[in-house]
Amino acid sequence: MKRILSVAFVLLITAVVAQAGTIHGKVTGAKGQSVVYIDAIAGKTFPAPAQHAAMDQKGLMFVPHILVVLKGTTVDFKNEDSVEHNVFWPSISGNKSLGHNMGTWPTGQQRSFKFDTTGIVPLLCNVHPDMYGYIIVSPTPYYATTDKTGAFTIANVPNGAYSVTAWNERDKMRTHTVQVTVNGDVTATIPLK
Ligand SMILES: [Cu+2]
Repeated sequence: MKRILSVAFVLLITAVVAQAGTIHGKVTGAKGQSVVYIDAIAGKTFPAPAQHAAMDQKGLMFVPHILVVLKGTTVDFKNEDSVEHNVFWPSISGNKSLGHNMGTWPTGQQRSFKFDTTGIVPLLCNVHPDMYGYIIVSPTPYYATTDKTGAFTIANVPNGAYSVTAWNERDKMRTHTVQVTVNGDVTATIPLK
């Protein structure tokens, strides 16, 4: 009996350690799609993904308009239009020393950039002043984009206490952070003003 109990106890501990949850949340006070991500977690690093992400320039627009990637991801910028496009960003999260101009290239060609700095990257094209888009470089792989109502889901988050940040393009460089304790499935509301 004692042995059965101790085995049961070990199984219980294993289940608790391995437990993860889903954050079901809502970003309020913002219109349209927002981005939500768990901030850097002390003592945890995440390897840069081998797979590249894609940001196209098509129909005189950045497609997708908003792209979220994990820190360390290489993004391929492809020109799908018959005209030349440029890609540059004046800053990352407002830090102008992180601004970069990738140059200008013609249809069918692509250039790549590895985003090693987390933050908000506002994309512009100096050939077409109306073109703009965003890359959000997340410090963790726990991120999501909301639907139009602000609802989001971040699954498979290990139990723990986290800072969760939301961003909406209407606020440009501004973000809002709340504390969320994941213990199985939880709900969270992030108010953007
Ligand atoms: Cu352009």
